[in-house]
Amino acid sequence: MKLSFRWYGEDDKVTLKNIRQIPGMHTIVSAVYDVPVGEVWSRESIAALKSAITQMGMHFEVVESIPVHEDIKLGKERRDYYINNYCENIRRVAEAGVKCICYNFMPVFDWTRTQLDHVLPDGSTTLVYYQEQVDEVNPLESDSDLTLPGWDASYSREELKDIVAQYQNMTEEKLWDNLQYFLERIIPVSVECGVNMAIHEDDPCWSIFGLPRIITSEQNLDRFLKLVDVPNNGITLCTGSLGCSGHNDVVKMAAKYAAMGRIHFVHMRNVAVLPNGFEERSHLSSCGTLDMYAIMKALYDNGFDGYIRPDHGRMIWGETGRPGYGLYDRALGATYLNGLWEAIEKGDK
Ligand code: DNO
Repeated sequence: MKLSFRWYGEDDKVTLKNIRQIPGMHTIVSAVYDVPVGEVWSRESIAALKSAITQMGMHFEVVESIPVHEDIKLGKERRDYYINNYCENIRRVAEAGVKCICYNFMPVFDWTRTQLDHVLPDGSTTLVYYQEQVDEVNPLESDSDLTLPGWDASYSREELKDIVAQYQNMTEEKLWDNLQYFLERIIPVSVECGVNMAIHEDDPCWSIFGLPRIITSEQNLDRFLKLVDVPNNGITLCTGSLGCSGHNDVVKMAAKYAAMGRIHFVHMRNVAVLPNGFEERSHLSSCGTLDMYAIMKALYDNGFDGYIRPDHGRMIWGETGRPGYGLYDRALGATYLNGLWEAIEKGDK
């Protein structure tokens, strides 16, 4: 496995100097943030990103994310324009040496939580999702002053209302069709460029606000992989996104998709599954519901050799910053993952 770490660029409070000191760090996971969703990334911005990373002795091999414009998910007329741009972005990051691109196909909202600073008994803070709080929010009511953390700040409330409304009559089947249309056009480009596409599961892995969500379960991942059945069309196995539903057997999925060679990127995160939602916890297995050892072992045993990054961390030791993406707890997570991997590898010899 290649250990990696997400970095939000020069504005990130966590610096590349910090990250390079985490033992075993190989790859920086990042993106170009200076253009609106759907537009082409400049070669200069890609090159600047790469040079900042390589100067610090690390690699720039994973992009997270090239976001998918809503017109593509909605199947609107302008989708071909945005798909062409998407293909151009694949080509450009591939030219810079990127090997893996993470993206998602969630309508409107990326990951959703109800609170970003829930205090755990040990005094650390974490991200949580409580269903009853989500049920109080109606994004179609623009006069409601309820918003959820993590919502895309680039939309005004009116725009958000409008975009959610456009999905009101969209079925899951239609979203599948639109995903297939997209994949049929981008995957051949990724094959040509030698890049692996790695779709991220929906987080949480169920429908919110009546919006269709399809990358949610083993059955649906099976269907996804068959849409364009080539190795480059793969997944980001996000343990927290899948594991927040008791219906998903993450260990089984890790083993199965690794054996198929379709896991290109792994987000390792532990969650405590609760009757009304979930709380993100530290990476250690005993701190949450997921068996992190068993997941790593399933990956190892099935020949996984892609990128892994510690996913969200809590805020500990008084750190403040981007929720889920501080330095300290993610660094602890990275070290834990290193330890698991070394023990599994040596135990196998
Ligand atoms: C959350 C992340 C997601 C992920 C996207 C991939 O912290 O895991 O935002 O980057 O869903 O497109």
